[in-house]
Amino acid sequence: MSFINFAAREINCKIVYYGAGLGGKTTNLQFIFDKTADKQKSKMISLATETDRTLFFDFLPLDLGTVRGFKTRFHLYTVPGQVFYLKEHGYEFKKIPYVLQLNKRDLPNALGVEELTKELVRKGEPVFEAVAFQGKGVFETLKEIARLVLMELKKG
Ligand SMILES: Nc1nc2c(ncn2[C@@H]2O[C@H](COP(=O)(O)OP(=O)(O)OP(=O)(O)O)[C@@H](O)[C@H]2O)c(=O)[nH]1
Ligand SMILES: [Mg+2]
Repeated sequence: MSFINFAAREINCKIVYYGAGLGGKTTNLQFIFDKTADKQKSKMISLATETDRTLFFDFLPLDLGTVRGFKTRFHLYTVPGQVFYLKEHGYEFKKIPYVLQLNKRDLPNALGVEELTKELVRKGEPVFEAVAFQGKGVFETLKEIARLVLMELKKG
């Protein structure tokens, strides 16, 4: 989802990591935060329980520089795995840019990619395999969703 502020010549895009509890959403953001240059990022805000489950959200703003004269900023959020009602917030997967990340590919008992893809893909969206705590697949996932969001912006 994007907001364009013409007066301030700013574009703000919101990217939400959404999925099963303990799936690695916060780990994705943490890795992005750790690997991003200081001048591109502000503080990462995490509201977590004592056991590190995300309580409300994580939030990481990233500056991407300028796109056609507009300062472009991505706001990365995770929501807790228990929030399964994005539709009630007015978003439909069919209508928004969306990519699928299959995380924890290092686990010996992980379900096969083919099986997961068959079960989870909704509209032919790009699928990325990841091992988030090693950073594998993390930037690949982010780059693709950022690309799709910017393409959507161009269309609008
Ligand atoms: N083996 C393995 N563990 C991972 C991987 N990515 C994350 N983890 C671990 O899984 C646990 C849960 O990760 P989080 O990033 O907190 O998961 P989350 O999706 O934010 O969970 P909630 O906030 O509760 O919804 C942590 O102990 C991570 O270190 C991975 O690729 N492989
Ligand atoms: Mg979390």
